[in-house]
Amino acid sequence: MRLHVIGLGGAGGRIADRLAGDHDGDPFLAGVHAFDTDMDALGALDALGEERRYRFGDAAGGDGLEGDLHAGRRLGDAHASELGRAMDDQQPSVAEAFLIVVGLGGAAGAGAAPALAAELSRLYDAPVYAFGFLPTHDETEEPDDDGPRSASDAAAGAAAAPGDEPVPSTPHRPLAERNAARTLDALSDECAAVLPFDNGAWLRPSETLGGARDRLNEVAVERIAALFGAGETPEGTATPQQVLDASDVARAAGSDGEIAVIGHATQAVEPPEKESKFGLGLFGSSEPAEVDTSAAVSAIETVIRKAARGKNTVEVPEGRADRTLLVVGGPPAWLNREAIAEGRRWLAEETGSDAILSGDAPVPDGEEVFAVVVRSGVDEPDRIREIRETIG
Ligand SMILES: Nc1nc2c(ncn2[C@@H]2O[C@H](COP(=O)(O)OP(=O)(O)OP(=O)(O)O)[C@@H](O)[C@H]2O)c(=O)[nH]1
Ligand SMILES: [Mg+2]
Repeated sequence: MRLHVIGLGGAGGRIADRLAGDHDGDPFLAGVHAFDTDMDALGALDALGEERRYRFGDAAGGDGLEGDLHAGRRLGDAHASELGRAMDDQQPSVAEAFLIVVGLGGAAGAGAAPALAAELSRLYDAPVYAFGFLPTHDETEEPDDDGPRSASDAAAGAAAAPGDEPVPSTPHRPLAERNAARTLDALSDECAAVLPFDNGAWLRPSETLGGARDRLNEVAVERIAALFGAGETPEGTATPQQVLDASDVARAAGSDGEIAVIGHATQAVEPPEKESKFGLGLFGSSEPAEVDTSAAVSAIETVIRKAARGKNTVEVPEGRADRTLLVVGGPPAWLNREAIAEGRRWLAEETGSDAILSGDAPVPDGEEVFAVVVRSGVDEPDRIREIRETIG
């Protein structure tokens, strides 16, 4: 679907930047912007052109807001329409959905996100989704006296060879959990759905957010692209029965600001054209070679199970969901209909969902099959309950 991404604040800006770096030119990425009060944070972005970055909120004097969510809300309310206008150069009116990306524990991004979501909903018919990073426990803890958030940060810093990028330290954000709780509430009022990403659950033992953020951001971008990029096939592609479209995602995600969770898995397959069992070109045929049925069935089955049971953006209690969306993609010859139908039945059992929506995502020259499983209407994830409890 045509998606317009708006990264707000430090985390949001880095995701917008990475999306631009990895997916500029992909048909799904209709627009991408980064907005922050912090000039240095915007200046540190790399792939996103100047014209797609925008500093707002003169009152912040070009700095971040250091976790002052009230200040962030005030600036968001005051500047939402200005931010809406700053998107106009990339034709937001053609977007089929908006995705606001934000670190929920911060201030500039988390503060502005609800007001921008309200403004976009007022201006356009397309659903507004929020993708938000949940803070880690570490961030709210009192720092040691010497700065780095853990021994491994210090070690990584010390081990860095001259010329290597230093490991960014993890800023101390005592209010991160409370900010996140308030922002989750506000976003769920203003957005069609909220897609949280549990930073802490994705850290390896001994890793810190500062040290691991690039890896986490890669995972986040990969999932955003897998879900919203699915089904955007190049012109002229032979399309199987049911290519995923924006309304499938909208139906699955719902419109009441519920939490939705993204599972994703890939599996490498051999492109059929290159590896015919019968010897390439032996019969002088230009027809694409067939894929062995049992290989296709097994690849589809595996990838669906991994997407459903593997690590989610947030852990869902028992994996239960009211609605589930299944997207299966890859080279068309590998998208075995029976295997996908069987996968749907399995997923209905697995999630207890009444509604399983599904769509194909043909990738003509792809070298992997993939599955995306979106659960919506889930029981409250533990980490989100913990965060909500910080504000009672
Ligand atoms: N995954 C990931 N999470 C991040 C990253 N940067 C920050 N976070 C998370 O997002 C939260 C908010 O951080 P920022 O996005 O830097 O905050 P901000 O919106 O710039 O707000 P202020 O700097 O306080 O004005 C932090 O508490 C972290 O949990 C990042 O690059 N990747
Ligand atoms: Mg900041």
